[in-house]
Amino acid sequence: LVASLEQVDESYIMVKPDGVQRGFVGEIISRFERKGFKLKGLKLFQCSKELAEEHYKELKAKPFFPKLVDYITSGPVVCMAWEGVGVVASARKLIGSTDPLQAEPGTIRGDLAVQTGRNIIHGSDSPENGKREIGCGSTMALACQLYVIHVLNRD
Ligand code: FUP
Repeated sequence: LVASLEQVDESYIMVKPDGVQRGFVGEIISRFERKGFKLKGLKLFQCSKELAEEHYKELKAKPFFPKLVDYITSGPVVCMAWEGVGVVASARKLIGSTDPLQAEPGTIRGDLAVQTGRNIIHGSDSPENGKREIGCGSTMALACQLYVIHVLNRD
């Protein structure tokens, strides 16, 4: 437990098109900054259908997959790399449950959203996926140059 508390992780956080359109980019960045995490990369980016399908490829068989791809490509997203001790698990807590109606008040989804299909924000679900989603293995990160920005900002 002590080791995991001290581990510096990276999380890929993405403000989805509804979050951008509703003007929550600043509020979301602010919540992560106030918690104590470090912003390592950021880009406003129009995601293509191909990239959305790649990003969500594990959900390809789900009935909601086509709608999810339409949603994520419906306007620009804000792609971010955040770094810090336990940032992946903590970001999941700050974000709240996938279904905003189940998300606790005080969380981003709990405070700002009502629909699973319009849940404002994505956050990596494990440290391994955080590294993968930000790193050069991610077509999305490569396409929006997040990886380049992130690496240039590295201490
Ligand atoms: P999360 O990690 O909380 O973003 O949730 P998932 O990875 O399980 O789901 C990814 C996205 O699929 C969600 F953000 C929204 C969408 N989704 C639906 O549209 N309907 C569902 O029933 C479940 C997920």
